[in-house]
Amino acid sequence: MSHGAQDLVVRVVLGDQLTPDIAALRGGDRARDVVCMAEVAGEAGYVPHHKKKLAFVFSAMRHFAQELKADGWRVDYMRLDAPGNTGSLAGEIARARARHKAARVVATAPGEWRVLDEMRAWADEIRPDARFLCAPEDFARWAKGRKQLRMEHFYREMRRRHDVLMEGDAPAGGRWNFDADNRKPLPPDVVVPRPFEQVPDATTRGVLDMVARRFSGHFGNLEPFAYAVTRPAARAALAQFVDERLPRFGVYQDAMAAGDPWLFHAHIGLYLNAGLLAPMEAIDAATQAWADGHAPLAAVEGFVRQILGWREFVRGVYWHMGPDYTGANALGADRPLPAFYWTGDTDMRCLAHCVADTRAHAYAHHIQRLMVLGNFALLAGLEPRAVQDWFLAVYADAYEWVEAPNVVGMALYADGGVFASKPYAAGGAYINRMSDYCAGCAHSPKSCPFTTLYWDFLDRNRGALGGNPRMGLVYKNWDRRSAQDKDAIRARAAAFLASSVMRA
Ligand code: DLZ
Ligand code: SF4
Repeated sequence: MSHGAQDLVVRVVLGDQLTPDIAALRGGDRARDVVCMAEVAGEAGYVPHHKKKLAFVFSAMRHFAQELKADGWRVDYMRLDAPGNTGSLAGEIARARARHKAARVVATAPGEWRVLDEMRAWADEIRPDARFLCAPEDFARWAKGRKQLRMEHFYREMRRRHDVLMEGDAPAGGRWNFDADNRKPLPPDVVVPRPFEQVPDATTRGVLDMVARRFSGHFGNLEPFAYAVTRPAARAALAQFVDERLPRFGVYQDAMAAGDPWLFHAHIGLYLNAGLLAPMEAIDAATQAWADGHAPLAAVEGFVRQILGWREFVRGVYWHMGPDYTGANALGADRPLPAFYWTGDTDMRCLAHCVADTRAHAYAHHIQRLMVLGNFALLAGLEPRAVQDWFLAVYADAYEWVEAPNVVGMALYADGGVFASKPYAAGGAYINRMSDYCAGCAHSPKSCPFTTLYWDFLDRNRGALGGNPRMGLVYKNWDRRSAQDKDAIRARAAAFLASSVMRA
């Protein structure tokens, strides 16, 4: 086949690639080429995504297609319920290729090994995804020869490389990290601003109807739906965060409050990860707020670290570790996921609230995810694959590149410590300190399942963790307990793990 100037190119844009200068569109000829976007049952169902996540992705896709058309592109958009939809990306691309007699199919690298594998079979050219601030090759170069991958080192290099919050060679304010000023619990009298809300337009309403019909069995509340689904609205959400929440983002970034997952967080992860916002756009908005005297450096640095540091770091880890990473299970955890992760039906109030927030919004903030939902999974020895599938399904911002390292590496220590120097295990005292959950709970933090399981977790995993110098102190504390005490904890843990609470 000739590849002459007249040959039509099908340019594929996936549901999380909603950025006008996405690689696959670069150099395209609007008069000749066709942009192909497809809603497919395969992507909607590889895990049972939260209804709100489905609505967000499909509505954002439809709005993006309109944006491309307004920008002069010919867009071939396949709706999920269109007659003949084959249900897979491969099927839809094959049909589009035939329909348009395309000479070539060009795509942008996806956020998941599974899709990359499939894509290799249907795309003639796969271009690197240039929306991130650290390319996988750059990450590999950085990681090469390092025994352990430390976010803090990576982050400092990214600060220098992108000249963010730098004063010459030194970090702004003389410190790289202002965590000592952050991480306070929420005082009871603090008034939290309302989160950004966008009223659904006709396009979104159409999607909401479709999701209600087609995915009624999936987890989560579909309505009320108020997420941004366009780039201008996502930008407005970012601006509102910077205005109203950023100044106190740092201090309260680890706080938890019953019934309010939003607090002073940004809630822009879903927009960043779908392509509605660019990471540097968010970083610039935050650093400008500091330059303008609107937000303190500790808050701005904490926010920048999440985006320039953590987000880029976990993506680097995901591609660096290869497709087998998601199968890691260093602690041999094999318990099935208890049903309460879906129902919220448990007398452990922290978990009930975190599940309820997740069900309502397809969102919970990082400490709810890590220190309540993830921590419980770690302590109870839940099977990592099941925990990953849950996290991937229930959060509107979750794609495998970001979910897997956060769950496998960070929450579950299932990779044996590729980047976490020790498991993020904590008992009820931590949750009590950082939240108002415990006050109304049937348990008390001293004797609650988290605390019992915490000690039992250490005891059970001594073989894997006992030699870790960062665990020395906690094992010393465990060893100071009497044999009787230890046996009582083991018995309580065994009874809890065998109880109906843990039923899958
Ligand atoms: C998450 C998602 C969903 C629910 N649906 C679609 C879809 O119908 N079509 C599509 O192109 N992409 C969808 N996505 C996003 C993909 O799953 C995502 O591109 C891969 O997981 C790789 O990141
Ligand atoms: Fe959670 Fe324990 Fe507090 Fe109850 S007492 S809310 S189970 S940490």
